[in-house]
Amino acid sequence: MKRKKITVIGAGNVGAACAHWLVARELGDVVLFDIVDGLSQGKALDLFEASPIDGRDVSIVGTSSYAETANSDIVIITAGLARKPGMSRAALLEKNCSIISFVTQRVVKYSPEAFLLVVTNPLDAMAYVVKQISGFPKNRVMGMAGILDAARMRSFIALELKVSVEDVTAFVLGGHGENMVPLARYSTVSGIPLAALMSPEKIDAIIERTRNGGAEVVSFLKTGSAFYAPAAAVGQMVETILKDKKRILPVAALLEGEYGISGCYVGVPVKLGAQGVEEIIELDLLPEESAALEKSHQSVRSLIERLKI
Ligand code: TXD
Repeated sequence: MKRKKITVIGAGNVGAACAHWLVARELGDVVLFDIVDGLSQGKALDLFEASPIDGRDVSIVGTSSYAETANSDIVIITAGLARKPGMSRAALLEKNCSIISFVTQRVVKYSPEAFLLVVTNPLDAMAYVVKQISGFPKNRVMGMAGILDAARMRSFIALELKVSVEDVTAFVLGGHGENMVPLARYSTVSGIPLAALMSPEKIDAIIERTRNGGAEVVSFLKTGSAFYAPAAAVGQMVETILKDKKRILPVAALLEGEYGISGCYVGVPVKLGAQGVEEIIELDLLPEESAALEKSHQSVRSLIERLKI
């Protein structure tokens, strides 16, 4: 069987951690691309040299040439600037838009059939840019954020209750920003609703910490933002698509009427499989949850409008 080809654009913190995750699970041959001369080549070589120890038979190459990314099955886009302390994701908008626009044009020229998985911030607006520039169908262009945000929420719930992270589910809707919508009502521990296990005050504190999860890591690191958990979240999406697992995961997807939203990327529950975004699941939301989603949607939309794309 021919191995799948996965390209990671951007060999920085998230890109390199993604490559590591993908190679460690032998999901396919990995091409790591960066414009900084030597960066992707050095990291790819280092990763390849770990493979005899791990016993992983996949190739990993670093490059600054788009030709080497040709015919990828999946392209993960992490290129661009990351946040520094005190910065919002929105502050990255214009600069990252120009990087992402350029990258997308080059990527689609060489991999016209690929799934495009966007990671660069501000996430939902950048996914919209990639969709517009690529002209790809909406099932093949998606953004990663909800799995990460939900994983943060799951971690905090597990910490608080002193239970296994494995048993905790959580759902976060909306844009990947300060107005994201962690849905406590859809969070459970082995099927037991969160509200049966924790006081409303504790739940509120966890929701707040989830919203600030990215900033909390940035405030420690000072020179960049999170990358281990983001890479694991990207890896889970890649694995779900390549293995046609049809998992229901929070993914930034183009909405066309679902949740009363049209022409905007927002995080929603998605059935992810071999066709990419195969279905958008519409949950019944309470009025306050709908209002929170609408607020989050409006903040994404205002970023997109700023871009005039
Ligand atoms: O949940 C999420 N979606 C996110 C998003 C979670 C974590 C990080 N998130 C965002 O991903 C973050 O705000 C940034 O916008 C991206 C990448 O974050 P990372 O931490 O990996 O940033 P780095 O370490 O600065 O790496 C970025 C790399 C760096 O090596 C640059 O040389 C490269 O991008 N870069 C480019 N590569 C290819 N082509 C072009 N034009 C280019 N410009 C910069």
